[in-house]
Amino acid sequence: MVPSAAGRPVVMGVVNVTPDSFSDGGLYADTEAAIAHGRQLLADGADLLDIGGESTRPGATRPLVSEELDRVVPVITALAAEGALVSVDTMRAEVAAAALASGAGMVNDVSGGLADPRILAVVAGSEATYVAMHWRAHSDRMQDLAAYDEPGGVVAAVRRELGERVDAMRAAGIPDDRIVLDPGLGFAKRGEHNWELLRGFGELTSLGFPLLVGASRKSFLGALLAAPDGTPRPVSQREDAGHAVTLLLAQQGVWGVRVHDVRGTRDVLRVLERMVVPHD
Ligand code: PMM
Repeated sequence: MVPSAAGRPVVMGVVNVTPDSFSDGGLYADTEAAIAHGRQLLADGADLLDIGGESTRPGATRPLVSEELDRVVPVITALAAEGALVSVDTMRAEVAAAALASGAGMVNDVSGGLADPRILAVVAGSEATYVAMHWRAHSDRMQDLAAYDEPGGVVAAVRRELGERVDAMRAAGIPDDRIVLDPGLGFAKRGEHNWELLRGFGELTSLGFPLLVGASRKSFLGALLAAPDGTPRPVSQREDAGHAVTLLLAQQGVWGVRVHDVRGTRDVLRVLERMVVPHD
């Protein structure tokens, strides 16, 4: 069963155990720093932790499987042993299997099973929830594929391509009640595509699956908030815009948000709960 939080979206806190992520590159690259960061996010109110060992920033080169395993397995093992609900952010079947064996309860695959189709069987053979994100290619060439010329544009294309991934998940034996879908903001998307997807969020909910969205710190927010000379707002100063996205999606029934600033996210959701659900 997909986990849930009563009356509000699930807050997934990001733990990137990578030297090169765009959002927090290098800060938590060593095991102890990543574990400490995970603990802090839990204290801040994260419902689950998304632990990843591969940067997906545009142009990134892939780590070896062994490097990815070395990065994520000790962190997952430690945090799951402390009772945290852990998701592994990976596209690789071997890493998903090792993460599940180490206590993860969720696989967040930004490729939705396209990068390594064997991952679907790994998930099917477990009890894990599977997050399938919309994706077209690895980071070194994804922006070349950011073209959505069909009628209905990016919203129709993402809807159709996610539907195809659901067919593949079902064929592999993953039951519907363990599937979460994600439109993949910033992945084979240009700035305006991300805004179209957010505006068209209602059409994505009609897919009938819980939806996760990761807008936190992404470059389309940096562009929105750019200085008059066009310099993008630095990554560390995009949180408020991300919170605005969270609030607006929460009002449209988003299942979960994948964020870096867990405390701020919980704060804005608390305001929403208080205003929308009146207390005595
Ligand atoms: N974005 C990133 C990494 N993993 N997973 C999901 N499901 N959705 C996303 O939007 C997503 C993701 C890249 O962002 P990061 O560098 O901040 O982790």
